[in-house]
Amino acid sequence: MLNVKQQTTALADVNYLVVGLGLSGYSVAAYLIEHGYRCRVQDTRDIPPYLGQLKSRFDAVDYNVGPLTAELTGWADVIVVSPGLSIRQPELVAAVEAGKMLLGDIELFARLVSKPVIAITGSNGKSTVTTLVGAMLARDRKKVAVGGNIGNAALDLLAQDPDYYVLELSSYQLETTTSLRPRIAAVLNLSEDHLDRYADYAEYTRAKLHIYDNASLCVSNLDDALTRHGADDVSFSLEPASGADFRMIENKGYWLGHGDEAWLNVNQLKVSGRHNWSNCLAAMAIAFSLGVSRQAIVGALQDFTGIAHRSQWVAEIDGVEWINDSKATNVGAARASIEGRERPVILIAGGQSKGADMSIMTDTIRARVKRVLLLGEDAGRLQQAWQGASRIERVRDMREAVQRARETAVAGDCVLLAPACASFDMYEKFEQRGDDFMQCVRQIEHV
Ligand code: UMA
Ligand code: ADP
Repeated sequence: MLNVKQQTTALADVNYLVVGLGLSGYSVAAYLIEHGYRCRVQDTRDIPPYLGQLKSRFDAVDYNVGPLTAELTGWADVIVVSPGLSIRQPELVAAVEAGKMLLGDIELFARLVSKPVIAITGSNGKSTVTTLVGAMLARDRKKVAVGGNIGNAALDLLAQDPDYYVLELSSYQLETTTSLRPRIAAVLNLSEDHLDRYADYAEYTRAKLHIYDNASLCVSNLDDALTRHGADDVSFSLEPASGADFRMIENKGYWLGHGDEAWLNVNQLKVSGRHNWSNCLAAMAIAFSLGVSRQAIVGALQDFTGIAHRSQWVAEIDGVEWINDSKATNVGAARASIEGRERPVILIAGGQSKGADMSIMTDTIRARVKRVLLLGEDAGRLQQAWQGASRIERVRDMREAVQRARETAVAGDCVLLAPACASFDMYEKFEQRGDDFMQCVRQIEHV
């Protein structure tokens, strides 16, 4: 395998400071230490999530728990910052001004990788499309490694030496990456998210669109003008009359199509909602552009059952359907999630709203939601934005939310956890929030 020393001599004999010891920081530190680089690690948390693993794997590792000090940044030549940390924090700004190089794990990956990379971003649907593209390539007998923001650190994939890498990339990862040359880059859609980290929406979208720099082929969404790169884009759209390369076709029902060819009736999909049709079309556009056969593409679409915590079916209790969409962590996702349900909705929402304009989904709440149960740090903000659009109640925690939903739902309703917010005020991650919801539902199921 190539390593940084062989490929970029400029980065060989230098001091690396790894800032953050979550999944990304751990993968970076492990790579650097294993390949003989000088490396120190720092994390502000009392017990960084991967400290135990790092210490047991490399007993001599130099780790620092506490603030990012001038001593550490002064020692470093290259600072590898984790995506969960803002590069605008004063210590990092000062380090860059002092001439230090700042990059992220995806930039290191980009300098090392020697096989084609498919890079996928957007505000919503990234994990779904990334998984689908991986499945389509695998069905076409290609060796594929899938990772990035979806939850497998990109550097850890290098050891697999696949034919293709399929990476889900966040705006945070893209803003510290300059060397990536994707075979295909896709921006699925853009809507407000992470406005607690960006000065404004324009800065957030710029970070995302940066994925197109140096891409051989761009895939964009004709329904979302902001995602467009240029006239040569391969496009997808939900609109039959759009003229997009991959689009819906209406002919005794709805079909996923390529040009005028109807490839698959949506009745044959195991995932539901128009947002998932859009995701399927995006994955078709990417896989087809890589030369994957129609048979493999359609087969993968038919087999796809969705990913946990994304509109995941939990139970049907006394005629009430319970759905876990804990991954609906922003307004665009929660809106699509509600609109994708066929039944009247009792919505459980709240958490950290990340500075988003919650009123973007007020009309959807008014039209589709019978009752809203709000929890978490920003419950007050959400209540203010949605006041008058539905009956709103505040609850202390997930257990009370599920209890109130149980008391008020009637047969034919759907209770939907689609928080429109991040989970970090109450949980370690969105998966834990979804698990808590499902456990509370199982408890009432057995009463
Ligand atoms: N943190 C500290 N102090 C530190 C370092 C981190 O308090 O010194 C906090 C961060 O502010 C953040 C949390 O710890 O709240 C996690 O940050 P991290 O950078 O350590 O995260 P990793 O464990 O490395 O996971 C990251 C992605 N997380 C983020 O960008 C917040 C994971 O995406 C991704 O799967 C992983 O890298 C591998 O690529 C998760 C995510 O929430 C799913 N992503 C955001 C999203 O999808 O909205 C962007
Ligand atoms: P991401 O990785 O971008 O967070 P996921 O594929 O994990 O996206 O889906 C997360 C949630 O976002 C879903 O459960 C659904 O609520 C919503 N969602 C998925 N695809 C779309 C889309 N194309 N447009 C709007 N919302 C979507």
